[in-house]
Amino acid sequence: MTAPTRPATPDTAPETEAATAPVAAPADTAAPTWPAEFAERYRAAGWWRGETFGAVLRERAEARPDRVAVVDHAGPDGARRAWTYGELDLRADRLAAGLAARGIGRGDKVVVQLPNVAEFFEVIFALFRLGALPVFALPAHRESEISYFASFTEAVAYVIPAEDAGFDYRSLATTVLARTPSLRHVFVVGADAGPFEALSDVPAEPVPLTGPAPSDLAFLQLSGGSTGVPKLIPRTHDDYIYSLRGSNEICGVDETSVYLCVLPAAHNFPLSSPGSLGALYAGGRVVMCPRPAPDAAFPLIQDEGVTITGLVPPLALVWSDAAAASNYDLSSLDVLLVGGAKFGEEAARRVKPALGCTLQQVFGMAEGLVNYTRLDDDTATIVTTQGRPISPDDEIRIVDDEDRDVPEGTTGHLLTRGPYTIRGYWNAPEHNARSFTADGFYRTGDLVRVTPSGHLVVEGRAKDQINRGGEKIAAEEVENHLLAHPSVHDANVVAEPDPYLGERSCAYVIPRADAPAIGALALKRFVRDRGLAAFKVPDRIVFVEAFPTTGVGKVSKKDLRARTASGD
Ligand code: AMP
Ligand code: DBH
Repeated sequence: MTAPTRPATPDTAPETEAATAPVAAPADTAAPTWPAEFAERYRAAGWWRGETFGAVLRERAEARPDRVAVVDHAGPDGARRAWTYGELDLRADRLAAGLAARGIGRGDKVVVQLPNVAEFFEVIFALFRLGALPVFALPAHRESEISYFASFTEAVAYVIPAEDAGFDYRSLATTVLARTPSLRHVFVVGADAGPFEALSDVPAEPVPLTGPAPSDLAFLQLSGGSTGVPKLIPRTHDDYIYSLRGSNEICGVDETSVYLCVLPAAHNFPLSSPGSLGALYAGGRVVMCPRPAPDAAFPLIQDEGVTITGLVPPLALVWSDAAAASNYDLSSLDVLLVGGAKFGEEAARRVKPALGCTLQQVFGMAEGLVNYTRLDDDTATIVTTQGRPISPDDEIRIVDDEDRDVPEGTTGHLLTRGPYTIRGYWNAPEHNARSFTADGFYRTGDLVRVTPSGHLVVEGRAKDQINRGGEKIAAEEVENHLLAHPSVHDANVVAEPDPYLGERSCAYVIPRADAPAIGALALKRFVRDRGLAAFKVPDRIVFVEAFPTTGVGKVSKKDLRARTASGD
């Protein structure tokens, strides 16, 4: 990476600027929202209560300033840090003031790519208070994804760790900065900021700020997607906070709860189902787990008295196995949420005997709708269904290919609409015309049936996506990267069964006859070197002469999937 570094932050911002509120950016017109009659209904029903994240944190801090809000082990030499609500509140105010002094304000987008450290909350609550929007990236994302998020949202700042899991995010930021004209600041969490500004140098004396309105956007969340580029999901304070309140009630989260954040903190599942933000909303405690392996998580469960956490299915299996051989006391754990991908019945049955806690299956999406099995559901329901919606106002339709309702109990496409499900992706009118019905239902792409008790069972997927143990891969995005290689004539990426991940990705590639041959390993390296998150690099590449086609001559992904299943 040879990109020149331009100074990321004017380091001469005069102190006096801190007192001046930043100039408001134009209001976000790029996000479709709920029609007035729906918004009124959701307010009247008490789902939307006019709260904002900034104000919620202030209320918790005023009520119980000395209660611990966030714990991590990211202090010097891995020292434990415990921030109280009072401290988190003050840190958010001080960081907001420092960011405002650097010209960051309402409507500005900030790409946040942090591992599971306490600063994650300092940053997002500071942005919430400013009315600036975090764009939630995952630690696994690389140049390809981050440059896209930053340029598509015209982000003004990018927040990274110095290093994490052996990867240097400062060099990634150097590349992204060179490619993204809108980006003016890179803030680094950690000891050595390199050419950029340390986040710890930003905070300033708090300044009065006019916070966002509850109906304003709070952040842009990411979709796993099924198209060439990831889509961004606009969530408001009102709608997201409702999903937290509803989740807390269903999962029994209150001020005594201790939530262990195991999956990447910015992902919608650990963020909101009920997740770290649910725990903070309830006045409970969040413990940040730096790695999902049992050797990192089990000591934290024991020492911090963790009561609830959430895992993807492959991890739930690893934890169930590890618990049998472990000497750690996991008895504080009441609830384990498992979701992100289908959790098989046999695996689900193992959870309670192995970990001694109640399993809650969760079938959710960053676009909105979240379903949970209930704590008092019978065992058969808990192990064979993916739960039922949070809200009585979540509308569910199961339809055939022509959008006609299927008979009750039959599998079909899941469409949904409700008080915390978006009405459109951010700045994507063409996608929206396809992904939403004319009357505002989101086409989830999931194939689902509903049991007589109203629980949903996920039977499959119609969208062109691979669900690699909960990590979603849009086939088209990877196909585009494969097609960029001069020796590739055509490429199709499909899911193939994997005993551990559920699915992994397999790329079928037709080589170009007139180009030098390329091997599978070299092609994988090519894709990785294009700056794609490692989990999207095809697990297997098969070279073929032609693709199977459907009756009208389209490539039949169904037949390709069948080929992988037969081991071809
Ligand atoms: P995203 O839209 O990227 O947030 O991903 C959400 C998608 O993950 C859903 O539409 C499902 O395809 C999948 N998913 C999430 N939870 C489950 C689950 N418990 N069982 C099956 N699929 C799931
Ligand atoms: O996979 C998901 O996106 C997901 C899974 C469980 C999610 O967004 C959620 C719960 O909120």
